[in-house]
Amino acid sequence: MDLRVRALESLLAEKGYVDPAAIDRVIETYETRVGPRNGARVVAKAWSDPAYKQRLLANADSALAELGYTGQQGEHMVVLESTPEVHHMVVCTLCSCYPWPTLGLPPTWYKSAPYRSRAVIDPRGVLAEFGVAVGDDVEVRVWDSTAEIRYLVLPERPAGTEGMSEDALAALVTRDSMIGVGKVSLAAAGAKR
Ligand SMILES: [Co+2]
Repeated sequence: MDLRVRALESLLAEKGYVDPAAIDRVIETYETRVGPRNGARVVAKAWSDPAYKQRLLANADSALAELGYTGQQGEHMVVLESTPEVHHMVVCTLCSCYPWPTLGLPPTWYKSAPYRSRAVIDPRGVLAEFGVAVGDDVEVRVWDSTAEIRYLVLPERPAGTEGMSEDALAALVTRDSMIGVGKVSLAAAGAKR
């Protein structure tokens, strides 16, 4: 695959169809500037700033633009707040629609046929496999992404994080928690360090 891509790239460059510098810029963007750290900053800000959270839930596009997270594959965003009563989980049953500006490129499992079908058929079973325990009294809502609308889950803020700075909070937020197949936990973050 690597060789094929390089052969294709040099052929296209030779014929003047693409500018190699432009390709480098795209790769650099997705390697260093786009990724789940962006979404984590959004979550941390929402946890820390109630007015921002309100704007984020009411109009995600403009609230995300405040932090500069706009662009391709993130034009029409909806942010879903998970609470002790409702747990939100995101899938794209058709393909792999995913909010690139806030989460980067989708993980392989997100694009896999088993996740795409089972997230809808048996969301609690899938959550259990991700190690997420959701009580019977908690409603699980599964959201199907499309080319038009993409979702970002605002996970529950874990107990014991009162008074933490936005940077410290952002470091706790995982990619999976923003897809809704993970929870943010102080203990898990501590164990990783
Ligand atoms: Co899709």
